[in-house]
Amino acid sequence: ANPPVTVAVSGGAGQIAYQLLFRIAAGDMLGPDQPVRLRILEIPDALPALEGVVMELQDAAFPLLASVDTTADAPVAFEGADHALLVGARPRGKGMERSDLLAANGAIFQAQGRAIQARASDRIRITVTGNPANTNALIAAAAAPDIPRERFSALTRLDHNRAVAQLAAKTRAAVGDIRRMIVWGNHSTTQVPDLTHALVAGEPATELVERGWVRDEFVPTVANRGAAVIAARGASSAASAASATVDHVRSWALGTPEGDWTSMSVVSRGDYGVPEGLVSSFPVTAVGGDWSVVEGLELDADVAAQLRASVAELEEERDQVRALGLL
Ligand code: NAX
Repeated sequence: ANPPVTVAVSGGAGQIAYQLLFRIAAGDMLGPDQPVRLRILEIPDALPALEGVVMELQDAAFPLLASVDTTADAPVAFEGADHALLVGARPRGKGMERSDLLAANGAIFQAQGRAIQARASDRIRITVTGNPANTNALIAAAAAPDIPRERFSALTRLDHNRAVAQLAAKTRAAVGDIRRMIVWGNHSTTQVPDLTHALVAGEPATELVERGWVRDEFVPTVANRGAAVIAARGASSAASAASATVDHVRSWALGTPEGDWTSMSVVSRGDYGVPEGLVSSFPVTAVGGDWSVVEGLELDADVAAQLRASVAELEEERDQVRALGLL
């Protein structure tokens, strides 16, 4: 059997982790032949609840689950970690300003970035799900300057999957028939779902749907889907966010399929006019744990304008955390 891979997950007593940990242990993330060691990080107050989750992980008797450890100490959690899934974050409390939220999360992601640099395996790959995900990834990367930039990522796969699902429903196609969807920019309402390069069973999506539908239905539905789930469920997306986190890491570690790509927020190298160093979503292909941005795509005028607005928001968030001394 393969030696176990160590996966550190923060926010282990939260609602996303309640799905995510079980999907990882079942082999959905790294494959059916890859044993995993889980290292779960929580704040001290949540450790008793986390013990209940650990009991359930035991009770599921997953053959691939080599070990489970819990801790409230980040350096312990990231010791030897091959993947760090940073899900835990400070939620926005009543009366909390956006700057308070950035500061609270900044402290968390700075400390975790330092701990990852000090302790993780040299194979470490970091995925930030906790919001504001792109800027939290930027902070963690800044706190870990010795780790290559391309090892830091943030989750926009949920937005990508939502876009795929909306296009499949509209064209009455199977989800598996949709290829080359893109979400650009920030994981926020300024995100840019882009179907102008997408194929539906090999046919260009732009020949199957009206421009008006894209502008008035597709883009706003995808960008506001998180709020719609909260309105319906009374709680934020959890199972779908966990599923997207699994998909993100699987695509990164095991590769994207031939002829397709995925959307992933990564540290920009300046592609498509996104300033170098910002953590922005791009279309990427991946092979054996390394990603590359899909090059040479022509940007539709609407998409280009929306991307500029999303980049402006990312720059504003970067400037705020820089003013807080986090970069
Ligand atoms: P929950 O509030 O259910 O769980 C978060 C958990 O993180 C809590 O148990 C908390 O104790 C823990 N935590 C807080 N600070 C921590 C720290 N310093 N170290 C370790 N653990 C810590 O939230 P949940 O619904 O699980 O969502 C988690 C995060 O994902 C939130 O920031 C949420 O906004 C974000 N999301 C991101 C999405 C994305 O697509 N990128 C979509 C879903 C979700 O909204």
